[in-house]
Amino acid sequence: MKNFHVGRATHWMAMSLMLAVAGCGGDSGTNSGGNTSNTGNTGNTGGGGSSGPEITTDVTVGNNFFSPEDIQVVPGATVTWTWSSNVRHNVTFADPGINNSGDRTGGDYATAMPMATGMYDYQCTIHSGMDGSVTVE
Ligand SMILES: [Cu+2]
Repeated sequence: MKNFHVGRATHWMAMSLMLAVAGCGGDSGTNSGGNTSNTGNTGNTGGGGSSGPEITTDVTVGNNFFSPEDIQVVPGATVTWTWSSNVRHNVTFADPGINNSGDRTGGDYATAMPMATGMYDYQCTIHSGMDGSVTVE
């Protein structure tokens, strides 16, 4: 009788341990997977952020593109566009209150942004699709 009781108790403990280990293992696996996925999402968010306006006052005028295309500056800041090649381009703002560069084939052009916050679109009127924006904030 004594041996029988001990055997039962040992069996129960073994069962409990196995269940506990199995349970812990399952939880750990789920948490690890979730954390890994979240890290990946953070990376994606970073990529999306880089497509927003870049905080700078310097823009390169390339062949049929402005780089960075969208920038953000403080009110009244002077923005400088620098031609990277001898191809003719211009910086023409939709807002008549901002001076335009006129056609240029090199050098750089600087002009002050308005004091009023907002997004100011501009383009090169020679090349369709060659456009950019300055966000004053
Ligand atoms: Cu152009």
